This record gives sequence, structure tokens and C-alpha cells, in this order.
Amino acid sequence: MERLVSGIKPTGGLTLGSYIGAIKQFVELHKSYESYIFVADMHAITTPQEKKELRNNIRDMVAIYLACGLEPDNATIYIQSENPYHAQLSWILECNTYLGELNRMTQFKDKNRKEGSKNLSCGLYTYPVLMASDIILYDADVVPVGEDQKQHVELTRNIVERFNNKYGSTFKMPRPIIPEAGARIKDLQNPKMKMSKSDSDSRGCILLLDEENVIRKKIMSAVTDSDNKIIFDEENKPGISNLMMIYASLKDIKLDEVERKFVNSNYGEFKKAVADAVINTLKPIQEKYKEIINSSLIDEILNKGIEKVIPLAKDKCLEVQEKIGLGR
Ligand code: AQP
Repeated sequence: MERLVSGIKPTGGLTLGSYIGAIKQFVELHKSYESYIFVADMHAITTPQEKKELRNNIRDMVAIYLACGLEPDNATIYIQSENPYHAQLSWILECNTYLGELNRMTQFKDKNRKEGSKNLSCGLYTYPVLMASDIILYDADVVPVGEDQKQHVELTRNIVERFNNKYGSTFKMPRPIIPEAGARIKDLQNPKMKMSKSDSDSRGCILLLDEENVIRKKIMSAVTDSDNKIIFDEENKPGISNLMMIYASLKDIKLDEVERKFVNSNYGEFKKAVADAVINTLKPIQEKYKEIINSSLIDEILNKGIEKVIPLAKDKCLEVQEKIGLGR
């Protein structure tokens, strides 16, 4: 059975973007692969985090994974920082990555442009290498991610190729899995920008735990053009195209089917259908989340998860260190 590895940063309330781009795929795929899904808390601290909030967000993330449908019998769920081999391998990989490669990472360039380099940590610059470590430490075959992470998986593939050429076959070559609809869900108020936990205006971002009336209000006031035709055209109609992506993904249908279904509808009617689809998806998740968040299940699953991954990661790291000549 092939292996799947992926994770999400616990940097705040999870968005509908992360659900559609990542979690929905984890849930759909996790029974067909040997799956390792982690909480990427070391990635979270690449930007400043408040201690108590970070702890809560880590726990929340596990509850959300479970509430969305990940079954612990089919997926190993763990916290990244509890396995020291992620950082150990990351350092070795950093020493086998070129500055030029990191300079080309568009996500860092975008943040740098927005926030100015003096506020950015070195960790934010090198985190794509930690991500490579997260993936190849477990010999992952596939990595389900949203479009914004594709470049980082490409970097991982370059690192694997270079390392294997230099030291002999060591790591598996991973491949990204990117959803057909919903690879990049946009902010509802600024549909040229990605819907994001930390960067989005709260009116433009649907959180998985938002109440029904809040979700409805955000979708009904989503920015659109005035043409009133439900046609997919990301360039000229980014707002309506984004809502179509959301609808197509949640209903598991193609974009042309969405066009056909709403050919006689106006924007108000279509937005109502999108809001219904989002609410129908999120309501059962929210109910399950409430059952799980204060239960002992979370710690039980995390204990089991970390026990399973540490020996795997240790073996890989020792193999790498031996090939390089580190230690005795
Ligand atoms: N808007 C999105 N559309 C599609 N996929 C998305 N993902 C995130 N936002 C969207 C995918 O979700 C996974 C986890 O992302 P993450 O939280 O680890 O990192 P991120 O992409 O940086 O998410 P945010 O919300 O933008 O977090 P902050 O604001 O803290 O930086 C990834 O697979 C991502 O592609």
C-alpha cells in the first residue's frame, strides 16, 4: 500500500479553504493509503504565536481532523514537535538545499512583500525544507495539498533527487495530489486573494466552526460582479467563480455542471444554494467536534500516533546519518 503524509498548521480557526484544499482530500484518500496526518505545530511558530492559544489550536486541530471523518484506525495522527526527527532531518536537508531554491519560493516572497523582511523569521524562509523533511522522513508516495503548497512539494522532489544522486538511493520520490475543484479557495471579500486563517478579513473567510447565521451572512455578502450570470471565468468574474468552486467541491460535481444547474438563476439564488451546501457540510462536523473536543480520545489517539511514528522516523534518520558520515 502506498503512503500518504500531510499536515496543517494550528495557527487559528481552520478555514473552508483548508477544508476543501486539504482535509476533504485526507478524508477521501486516507483509507486507500497508509496515512500519516500530523498537526504542523513547528510550522505554526514560523510566525509569532501566543502559548495558550497555540496549545488550544493544536488540540482543536486534532478534534477537527476526527470530526471531519479521519478514522484513527486508518490514519496515524500525531503532533509534529513530539517527534524530534522532523527537525533533525530538516537540518541535514537544509545543508543540501541551495539559497537560490529558497529564494524562488513564491509564498515567502509574497509574505516578504506584504510584511517587510525585518518582521519575518528565518524559520519562515526555511520552512519549505522542514516540510520536505516531514514528507520524506516517512517515505511518502503522495502528499495531498492545496495549490499554494505545490511549489514546496516540487522543492521536496528536487531535494530527493539531489540527495539520492549524491548518497545513493535513500528517499522515495513523493508526488503532490491537488484537488480538481477547490485547489485555491479565495477570500469572499477579495476574491483575488487566498482565503487564509491569518491574512483574510474575517468577513471574507469562513471558519469551520462559524455559526449558521454567520456563514449565511458571509456568503450572501460575498463580492461579485454585476453581470448576474453564473459562468466560470476566474479572470473577469473571480467572485462568482470562487463560489462556484466551493459549490462544485462540496457537491462533488464539475464546474460545467454547476453552470448548467444554475443557468436560470440569479446571484441571490445561487448564493443561497452555496450557503446551504456549506452549512450542510459543516453542521455535522461542528456537532462531532463538540462531542470530541473535551474527551480523552484526543490524547489516546495522539499517544498511539507518536508511538508509531518515532521508530519509523528514527530508522530513516539513522540511515541518512550513516550515509553522510555523521556520528560514530
Ligand atoms: N484557501 C485555500 N484553498 C485551498 N487550499 C488551501 N489550504 C489552505 N488554504 C487554502 C491548504 O490547506 C493546507 C493547510 O494549510 P496550512 O494551514 O498548513 O497553511 P496555509 O496554506 O498557510 O494556510 P493559511 O490558512 O493561509 O494559514 P496562515 O494564515 O497561518 O498562513 C495546505 O495543503 C494548503 O494548501
